[in-house]
Amino acid sequence: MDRLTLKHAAEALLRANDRNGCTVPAPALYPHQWNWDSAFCAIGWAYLDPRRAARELEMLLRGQWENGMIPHILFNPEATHYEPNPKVWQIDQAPGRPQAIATSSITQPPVLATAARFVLERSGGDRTVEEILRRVVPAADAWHAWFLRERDPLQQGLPAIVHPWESGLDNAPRWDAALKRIDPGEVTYKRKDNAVVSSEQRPTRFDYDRYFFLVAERAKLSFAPPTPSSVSFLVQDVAMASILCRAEEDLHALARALGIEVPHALERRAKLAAGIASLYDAERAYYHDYDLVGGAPIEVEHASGFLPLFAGVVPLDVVPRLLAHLRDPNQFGTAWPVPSAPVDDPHFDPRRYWRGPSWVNVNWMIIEGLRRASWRDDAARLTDRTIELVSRSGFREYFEPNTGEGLGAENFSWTAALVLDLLAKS
Ligand code: 9WN
Repeated sequence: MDRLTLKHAAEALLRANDRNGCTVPAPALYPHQWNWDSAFCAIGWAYLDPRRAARELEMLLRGQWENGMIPHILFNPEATHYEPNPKVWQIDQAPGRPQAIATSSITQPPVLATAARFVLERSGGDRTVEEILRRVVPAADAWHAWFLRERDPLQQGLPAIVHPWESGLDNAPRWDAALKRIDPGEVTYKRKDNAVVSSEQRPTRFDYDRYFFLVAERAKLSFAPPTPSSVSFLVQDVAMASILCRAEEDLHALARALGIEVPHALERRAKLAAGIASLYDAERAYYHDYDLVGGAPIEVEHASGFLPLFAGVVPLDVVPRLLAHLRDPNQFGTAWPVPSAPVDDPHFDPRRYWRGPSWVNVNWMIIEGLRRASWRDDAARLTDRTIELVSRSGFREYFEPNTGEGLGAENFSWTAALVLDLLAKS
């Protein structure tokens, strides 16, 4: 597919996946509104229709809890082909849940403010866009504050996740050891994903047993803020911290452009930057997550370890050391980068979800990070490779990093949305 055809196909895909103002990630597999998917989609919509882009973001606010959390899924009551369904989350008794819409009880990486800033900057001063984004600012501010108030039990500037689904990089090998500690007992649940995508490309039963166990645990604990001794899984996730850190900067800039005060965004950003710095392992030249329940760093590499670049917090002398991992063919330098897990990891599985395949959203964040660190050639190379990958294999959910074969869901929205941005910048 040439670039113009690719652009038109990406635009058509976004329009086809539009459901009354929110873009479903992939109609056959994910029929609801997902949090970070919507933010990535808004970045694509900004090229077609900035008002529609702003609306996508505003739709996320419908799901906000009183404590500020914006959940990872906002359910569409008409769609029944996804599990876990709303009932499994048991939020009917949750204090401060939204009344008008069913949601999950966990969150996802906060790309909202970053996308909102992006949309504003491409809206050419459109008043309607500004009005909508004015409503997004306080909501994003409250969500960001929640991360450091309720999810940072040791007050280290490092938001912790209570479920692998919160990371958005669900079955990454870096969660394996923490999940192994959990004995889920007899959990009964349904899966519908394997009817759409071959099970060799999806998380295993080991993972799903624990995913459902952890969903039930949230309800059992009345959705209370987690501590290392109260929950089974609690991990300081370097990608979550990096995306939030970047989002604080974008929230500050967005609010300033709209003439609104967000007095704590930069203060929170500084705390997060210090937290991320503490996760740097100088010996291995890598950023690692930290397991709060196990009380130890997680020394497993993953593409998520490059996301401090996206936050702009990697010291100048560390950037080339990270790039060495990125370029090394035995690690992340595959033919169709960036593999989610490095080739030399014994758990590397080039066809299974977040355990090896390349994903366009991760590439996009790494490209942004390389650009801001002024590694323009590497950014340009990765941009070209990503565009080429999608033009050969289509708008798939993820891609085999050696052969470029498309895997997972078809008609995947964020692949299309972010390709529009990559095309515009290439
Ligand atoms: C669980 C929608 C979501 C993405 C996640 C991706 C996948 C869900 C699933 O799909 O997760 O949230 O059922 O596997 O891992 O990043 O937001 O596209």
